[in-house]
This record gives sequence, structure tokens and C-alpha cells, in this order.
Amino acid sequence: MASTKNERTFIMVKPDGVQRGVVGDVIHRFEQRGYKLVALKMLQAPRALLESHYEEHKGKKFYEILLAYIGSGPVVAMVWEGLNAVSVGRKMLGATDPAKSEPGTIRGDFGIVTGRNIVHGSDSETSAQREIALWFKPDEISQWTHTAEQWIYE
Ligand code: IDP
Repeated sequence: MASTKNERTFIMVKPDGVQRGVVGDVIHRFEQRGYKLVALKMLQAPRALLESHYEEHKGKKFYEILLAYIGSGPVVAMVWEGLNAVSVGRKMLGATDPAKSEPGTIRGDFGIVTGRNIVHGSDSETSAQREIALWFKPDEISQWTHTAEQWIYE
């Protein structure tokens, strides 16, 4: 699919990120970069939602640990919109293992181990569409015009 300014990604601050007090920092980084926040909510995710979200990992040895971790407290679920939101969002998050994440990335600045890696971000446009539909109803996603758009894009 051609890149568009309407590309959306699903970003979630995990329970450790909420407890560590980095929700504001994660939001700030995406805002500062020029991305547009179009949906946000805090919730304690029910198991069924987490089973759907992490269906690709079902059967792996860390699956139950992962579901217990993400279900252990509230998360902050967000949709961010903008050019290359998925791929740039992943770069901003850093590697899955914070030890392999560059300083300057969210995981590289706030995390140490994979099992407490602070944030989730969609890994492809297909995943993003699937995850956004899982976590948000269509009417929970806002359409609005970024007044700075002409200063963010040529
Ligand atoms: P991603 O979150 O960077 O896309 P995935 O491989 O999709 O990485 O894994 C999903 C999540 O599962 C990771 O973010 C991490 O929280 C957890 N995870 C992945 N591998 C392990 C592991 O080996 N031990 C513990 N948790 C893991």
C-alpha cells in the first residue's frame, strides 16, 4: 500500500509503563514527532482481548507469562496517525529486547528486560488494522485536522 498521511498504528503503554509513570513521555514523543493522536483509552484488558491481540504467540513458552503481564494492571491504548506511522512507531519503540534497543528509543530509555518492555506497537499495516479494530470501536476514533500539518509535511 502506498504511504499516506492517514496511516494508523496501534500503540499501547503496558502495565509496567503505566506503573513507571512514562505514559506522558510516550504520548509526548509521538506528539513531538508530528504524529496525530486519534484515539486513547485506559483499561484493564480482559483475557479474551489479550488472547486475540497476542494470538500469533499462542503455544509459545512465554505466552501465559505475557498474558499475565499485560493483564496485570491498566494499559493505555492509543491510535496514532501519520506518514509511516507503523514503521516509524516501531523505530521509536526500539527492539523487543530493551537490552538491544538504542538509547533514544522508548525501550532503550526506560527498559531492561523483554518481559517488561514498556510499550507495544503494531509491526505491520495489516497488524495495525487488526489491532485497532480489536481495541477500539469505530466511533472511538476521532477525525480532526492537525493545524500544524503544513509544518510537518511538505
Ligand atoms: P514486539 O512486542 O516487539 O512486537 P513480539 O515478538 O511480538 O515483540 O512479542 C510480543 C511481546 O511478548 C513482547 O513485546 C514481550 O513483551 C513479550 N515477549 C516476547 N518474547 C518474550 C520472551 O522470550 N520472554 C518474555 N516475554 C517475551
